Amino acid sequence: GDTNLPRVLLLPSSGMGHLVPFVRLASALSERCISVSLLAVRPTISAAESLLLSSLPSSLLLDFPIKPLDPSLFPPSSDPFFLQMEALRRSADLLPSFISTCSPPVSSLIIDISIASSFLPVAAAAKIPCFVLFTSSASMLALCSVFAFLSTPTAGADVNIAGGVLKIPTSSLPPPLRDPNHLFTTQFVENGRALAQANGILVNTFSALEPEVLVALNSGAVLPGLPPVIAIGPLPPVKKQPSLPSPALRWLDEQQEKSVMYVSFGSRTAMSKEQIRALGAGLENSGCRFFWVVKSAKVDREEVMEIEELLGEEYAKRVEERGLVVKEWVEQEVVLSHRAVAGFMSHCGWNSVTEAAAAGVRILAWPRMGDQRVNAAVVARSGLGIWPEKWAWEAEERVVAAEEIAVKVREMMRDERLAETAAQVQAEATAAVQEGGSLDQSCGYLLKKL
Ligand code: BUP
Repeated sequence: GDTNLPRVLLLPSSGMGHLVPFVRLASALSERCISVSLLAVRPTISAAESLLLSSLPSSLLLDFPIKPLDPSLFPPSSDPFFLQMEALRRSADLLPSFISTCSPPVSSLIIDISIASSFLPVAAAAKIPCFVLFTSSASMLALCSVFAFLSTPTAGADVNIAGGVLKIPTSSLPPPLRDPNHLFTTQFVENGRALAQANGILVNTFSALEPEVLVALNSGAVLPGLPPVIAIGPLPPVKKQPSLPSPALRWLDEQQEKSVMYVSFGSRTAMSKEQIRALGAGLENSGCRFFWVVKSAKVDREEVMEIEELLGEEYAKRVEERGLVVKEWVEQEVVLSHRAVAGFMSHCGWNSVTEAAAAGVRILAWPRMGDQRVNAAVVARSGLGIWPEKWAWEAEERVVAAEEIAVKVREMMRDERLAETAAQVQAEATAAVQEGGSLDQSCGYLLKKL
């Protein structure tokens, strides 16, 4: 090939929330004549990641070796996705020899935020430009940039960013941040400190979702000395061969236009059996149509409970006319852009938020852990959805009652003004990914820098 064209290695970390935006970025860059390889760490934690990797052309993938982690160093209850990230973080010293075997030679790297602090110094020593893909919102990026520099970097007080452009109350901070020794906290703080070493930070967002925060990040108001923050969202889904519609999609085909609420809490947020039951009753009592992906285990390979066991033998039959409950993976971007779908009860994982924005589907936010309350605040502020702030975190073990859920579901599904503001967000999302839009401009900028 043309040796003047950049050859970029992309290095995601574990979990679908990280792999999905990397796969989309790989596709967006290849469409713009940037040659990319996606590094894969196998075996993956979830079956969903393994399936996604195997659907990609093998010419796109390179296996990156990692050193096994001694599990006895971590509490037995540790999140397997975080342990995999930590193993990858501790394998950064394998990068230089890996790169030296690559042909054509590597011109630059794009790495996941969760491994930034260990890989940025290695890339710098090897004199290879290195960009970070931040896989959550720009608001979360703002928090990550300042958190490490707070006088007490624990979640003990509200965080006020850029003179009040963004205020994050203690109750919205990721709960592990209360514990300075938590693996999440040490990674978060180290990655935040390391950001200044990146050549640029890519974020899967667009101006209409978080206008003030994006401006503040790039003006130095969040933190002086941050590298350029480049909005590349909403990254479009990778085009797939049309396949036969699954039974779930066939059910959707039978529903009226904009009548259904899709319910999903992402790939790694499990709910207690009690909360699943209350949610089931809430959906049933709401009188609204719904399509619900139930999840009772963090890692999909460990999902053993049957729907009947979770919701009772009669549930599926009782709601048959109005609701469909499934356990298996669905193609969420296809569901969200289905003509029958109007609303989304979502945990506000950032990919889900950007997919809803692109589809003009309004959100009823129910954040459960991690960055999700910060993202839910973006949803509410942008007009894409509503967020009942009192609804419980996963760690609170408080069960939100069926009646409360039913009321909010009805409110969201009947809210015509919300439908309009969500449609406006969609129009801006569409403009961002059109020819000459912000995604194109950001890729043009990257083509020069990579
Ligand atoms: Br579940 C599920 N189908 O059935 P988020 C998820 N997805 O396509 P998370 C499906 O996985 P983090 C399903 O469209 C999105 O692209 C979904 O990412 C897709 O949340 C992705 O929304 C999930 O960011 O990741 O999984 O909680 O913890 O990193 O936020």
